Amino acid sequence: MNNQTFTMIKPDAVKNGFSGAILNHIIKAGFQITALKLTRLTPEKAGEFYAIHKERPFYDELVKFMSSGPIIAAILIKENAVEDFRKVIGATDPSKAADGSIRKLYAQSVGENAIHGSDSDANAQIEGNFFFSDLERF
Ligand code: ABT
Ligand code: MG
Repeated sequence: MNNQTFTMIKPDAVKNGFSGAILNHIIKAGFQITALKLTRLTPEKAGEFYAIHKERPFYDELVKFMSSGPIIAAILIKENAVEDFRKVIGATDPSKAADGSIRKLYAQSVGENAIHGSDSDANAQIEGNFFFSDLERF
C-alpha cells in the first residue's frame, strides 16, 4: 500500500498563519485529503509520536515545541504518496530545502520546520492511526 501518507502542520506554521496556504499547496500538488483535524498534542502524546528520537539531544526541545500550540493533522492519498510528499515538503533543514518546497517557503529552522511527512509506508499507517479513528476518515 503506497498510496497514503500522514502529515502534520506544526505549531510554528499554524501560529504564523500559514495553515491555509500550506493546505492549498498540498491540494495543488495532487494529494486528496481524507482525514483532517485541528488539534493539540499533550507533551505525553508528542513524546509518544517522536519516541524514535528519545535518545537524541534535541528530544526534550522537540516534545516541548510540538506540544506548544495547535497543529493540523491529515491523511493524504496519492500514488507514491510517501516519497512524493517528502519532495513536496523539502529537506528537514529549511535552509537546504528545494526552492518551492513547503519548508523553503514557510519554515524557519530544523527544530521548527513547519510540517511533518511520514518517512515510510509503515509509519504512514501507524501515524494515521495515532490521530484518526475509522469514523474520522472519508
Ligand atoms: P519530521 O517530519 O518532523 O519527522 O521531520 P523529518 O522527518 O524531516 O526529520 P527527522 B530527522 O525525523 O526529525 C524529527 C524532528 O526532530 C527535529 N530535529 C531533527 C532537530 O530539532 N534537530 C536535529 O538535529 C534533527 C536531526 C526536526 C524534526 N521536527 N520537528 N519539529
Ligand atoms: Mg521524520
